[in-house]
Amino acid sequence: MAAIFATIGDAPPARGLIFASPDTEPAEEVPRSFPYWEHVTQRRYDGPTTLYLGAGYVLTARHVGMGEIPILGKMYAPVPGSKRSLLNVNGTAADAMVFALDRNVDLPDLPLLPIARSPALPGEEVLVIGFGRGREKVIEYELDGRTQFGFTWTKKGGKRWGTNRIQSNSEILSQGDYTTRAIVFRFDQPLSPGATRYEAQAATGDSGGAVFVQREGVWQLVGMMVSVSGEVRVPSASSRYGDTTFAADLTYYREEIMRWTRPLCANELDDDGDGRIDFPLDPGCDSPSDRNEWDASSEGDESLRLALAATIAAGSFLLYAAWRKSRRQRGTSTPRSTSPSSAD
Ligand SMILES: [Ca+2]
Ligand SMILES: [Ca+2]
Ligand SMILES: [Ca+2]
Repeated sequence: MAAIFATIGDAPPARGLIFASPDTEPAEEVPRSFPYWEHVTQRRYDGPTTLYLGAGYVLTARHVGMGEIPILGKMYAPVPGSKRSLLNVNGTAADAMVFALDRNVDLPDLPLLPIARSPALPGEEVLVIGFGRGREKVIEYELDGRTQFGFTWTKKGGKRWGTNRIQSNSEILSQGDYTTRAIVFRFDQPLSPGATRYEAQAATGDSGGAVFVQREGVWQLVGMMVSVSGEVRVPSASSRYGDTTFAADLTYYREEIMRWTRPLCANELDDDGDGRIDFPLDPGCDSPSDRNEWDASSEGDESLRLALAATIAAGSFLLYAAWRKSRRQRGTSTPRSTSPSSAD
């Protein structure tokens, strides 16, 4: 079916997220009283969105991948091989991953990003932030004999925030190799019953972008944008009312995120078995970024820790020796093409 294109208006300069009109775009660059604006960043060279979790870790979509990340005006390099996909209970990979930043430089002075424990509820309002394309112009076309409106995307993206309201919190998004538990929100026409004040829809580049909720005054990360969906017959690189944004439900992957990215004094576990968990309850924790619950001033604990470290080092050495031996035995017949198991 042929669509007829018609330009009926021009938009202001390119910035992120799709809004229906200038009237529904936020005037403020940063949401008011919002403490985590700097945590939302992007891959270097105008890449998609990445989320700095604090303590040297980054969360993004699996299809975005790892790379250098600017935070507070400084560039941070990733640690090669530190990528971990977040998994579903059946072991399949979600379109979500974390990776570590190089600790040879001082880490950004930003707090840990709180991750919500309970899923976003249908009807709950969300704050979304991403580096995706913005609205370029309004277009009009025929579909099924009716005139439709749409919004084409700018060529480049930029950081922007908007709002929406959760439609569903129990979607399973299957795309290629990834299966992702997702929350969904829909792009509604301004002033329609479901629309929020700064109603926004994701576009290319918003992948990895943040979905926040504010509960009892506390901002928490609840989702990460991974995909958009809509009518397939509309012009490419455009959005229209009724399109939806899918975000990974981070409450579902929360435990795994905590395990891989939180310092031991903020991982919500009793790592030293003293019955006390994390800063400030565990006396061995100096701060949330303290990387062990053991009290370094306690001589007994310290010597035990050193003994453990020595055991681990010795174990590594034995493994290394065994590996060298097996290599020697295999001689030169082992194909050189054997590659590491990592899929990076
Ligand atoms: Ca909506
Ligand atoms: Ca802990
Ligand atoms: Ca403890």
